[in-house]
Amino acid sequence: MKNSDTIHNGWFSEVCSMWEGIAISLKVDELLYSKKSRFQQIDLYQTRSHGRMLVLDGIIQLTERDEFSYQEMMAHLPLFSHPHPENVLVIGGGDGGVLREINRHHDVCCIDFCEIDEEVIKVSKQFLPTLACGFDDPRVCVHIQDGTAFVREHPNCYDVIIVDSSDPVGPGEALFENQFYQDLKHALKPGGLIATQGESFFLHPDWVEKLMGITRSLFPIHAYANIIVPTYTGGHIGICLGSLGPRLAAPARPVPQVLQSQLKYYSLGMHKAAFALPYFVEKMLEGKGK
Ligand code: SPM
Repeated sequence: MKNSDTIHNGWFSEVCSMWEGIAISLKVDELLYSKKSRFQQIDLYQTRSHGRMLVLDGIIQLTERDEFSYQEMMAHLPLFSHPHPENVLVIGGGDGGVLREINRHHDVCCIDFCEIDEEVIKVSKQFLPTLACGFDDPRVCVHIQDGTAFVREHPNCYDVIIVDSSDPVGPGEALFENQFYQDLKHALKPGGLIATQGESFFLHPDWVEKLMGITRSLFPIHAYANIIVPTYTGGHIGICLGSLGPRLAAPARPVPQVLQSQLKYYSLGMHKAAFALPYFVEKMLEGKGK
């Protein structure tokens, strides 16, 4: 998708075949970076109202104004569900936002960070310093590699695995397949858990059903959590969670006040509330989650 396809009269519109007929638009003041990497088109805009915005293959990944809700929930919901997470793997999320949140956990001693596209990390370090601020933490080991291969090569290694993928079009496609979820399960230590980008039940119920069906078939404990993200088309996104032991519905341990005071979205209340789903979604996922 070319930029010229998505910019009209200074407005960027996200146009995607996965959610045909609906688009979110943001007024943009400047295109700060635009380049095709080996894997995808990377664009970085200065928007009028939402700070800087990272766009991959025409799809909004984050804006500075509301990125915190996604990054905090993707990190803290799985990490606080685990009683003692020491070894963590992140796949994707080259902007560094989820990593920034994981780094706030002092119990975590080792974070493998696997991103297929090094350019996303470089661009984020240059243009999104408040997100890409955690790569130099001594606990972090960055692997520029295909996440599917990395997971296969690391059985029985992690307490928590977080998959911060783009949508299942482009380089993220294989991260939405059954085989990948099986490999994620094998990469967990006993009692471990996974959290993967779970799409929107309004825009793609078929994907949510598929992902929760896979998660349910592999994990004795499974659930779908909802996050409000105003600048994702549809206004929200979900997390698919699969656990080999820990409950997911509430934190396994208290959220330290020092950490809580650094956050804007995640809290004990938001952890629990994220699993309250509209009735039609409960019905849709009956036998497939929760
Ligand atoms: N760390 C931020 C990376 C964001 N990864 C998820 C991006 C998903 C974008 N599409 C959302 C579509 C919602 N309908």
